[in-house]
Amino acid sequence: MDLYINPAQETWKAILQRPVFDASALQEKVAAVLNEVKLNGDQALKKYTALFDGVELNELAVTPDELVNAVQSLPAALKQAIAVAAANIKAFHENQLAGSEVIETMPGIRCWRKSVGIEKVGLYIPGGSAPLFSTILMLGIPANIAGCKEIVLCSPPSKEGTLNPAILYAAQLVGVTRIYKLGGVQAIAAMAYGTETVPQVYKIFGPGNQYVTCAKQLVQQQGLAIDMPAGPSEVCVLADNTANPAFIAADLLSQAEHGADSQVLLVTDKKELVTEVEQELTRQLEQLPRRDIAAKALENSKAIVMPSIEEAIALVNEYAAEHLIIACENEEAIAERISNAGSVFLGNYAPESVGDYASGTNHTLPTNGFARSYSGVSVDSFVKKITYQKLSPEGLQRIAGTVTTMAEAEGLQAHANAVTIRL
Ligand code: HSO
Ligand code: ZN
Repeated sequence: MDLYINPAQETWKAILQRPVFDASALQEKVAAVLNEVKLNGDQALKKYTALFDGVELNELAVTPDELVNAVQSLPAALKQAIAVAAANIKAFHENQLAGSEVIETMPGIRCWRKSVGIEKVGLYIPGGSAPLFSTILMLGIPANIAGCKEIVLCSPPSKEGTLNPAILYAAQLVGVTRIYKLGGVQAIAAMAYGTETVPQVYKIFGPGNQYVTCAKQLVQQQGLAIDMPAGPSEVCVLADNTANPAFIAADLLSQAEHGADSQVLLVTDKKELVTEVEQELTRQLEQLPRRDIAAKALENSKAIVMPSIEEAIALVNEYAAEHLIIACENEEAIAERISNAGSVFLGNYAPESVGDYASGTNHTLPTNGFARSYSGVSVDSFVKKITYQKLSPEGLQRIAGTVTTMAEAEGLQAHANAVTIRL
């Protein structure tokens, strides 16, 4: 870990900078694949699946048999764990569905707003070294609560042409309506444009590598909605002298094992804590199956010692972490002062991994400083809000003068007429 002691405020920006990734080099390649899928549909999907995933598929859709087998093959203990996580996520997200109250702004003028599920959504679940079936719960459950009718899921097949049974199991459990063996840019293209077998969707969700992220950005430019700009995952731990160095090291490593490009940050007002955490990191790292990945991530991680917790809070707000763990004495008071973060974990007994899997909050969160202006995924991400109004004749009388005066002042006589014609 790089160590910074009492850095001057002018240097914060540079210290807190995420490694920049230039997507422009990829754009041409990605755009070519998108275009080909748009033109040639399934044929292009199969071609790129053979090329990039190394498997020739006759059928892109998962068959009912494969689903049944997945349910049977999954260990009971895992099914049980998924059930507990799903129940918590459901409980937390159900509460986000806002009811629509009718507001009578003036007598006879009633206005209201209703959340309506986005009819068709697409979920992308990466494959690779760790197939994150937990992300299916985090996206599929709110989609279902929101009332999305078509929930399409794409995930890249193995060389044998299969999907991980846990992915299939979770997808069924949360009510995904169609599952396809498709990965990478071709999956994003299929959901963005639709093909003979894959339906077109209106919004695409889910994490992915640089190619997938670039593809999502390009289809967004063409008018499709996406969840948020994605970047490497990050955790920031804010700790004082009441923190436990072993706990902190474990939290940093849990994020570091995601990928060599993961970001981990320790911010503290206690210099000795950094050494203690580093010793723990070395000790715990050795025992990790994914130690090579975690070690790489730690190479570009940072420990920052601040003169006081006050200044540490300011720095943490400047960083705008995806995950912020507050391992401090007054964690609740400090949490109140956090203005930029994706999700906050309070105290010594709220490790990030609990939120990653099972406490109920969503783990699809803004990275790369986007927590300054973006929220994580929630039921809101799967709905659009339609506003409504109904006026009585008296209501229209009452507001007529206001509207006609304003319309005439804008030079829009037809607007005024649409009111006066009814009076
Ligand atoms: N920490 C990841 C989510 C995750 N962790 C999935 C384990 N599985 C991004 O928030
Ligand atoms: Zn995680």
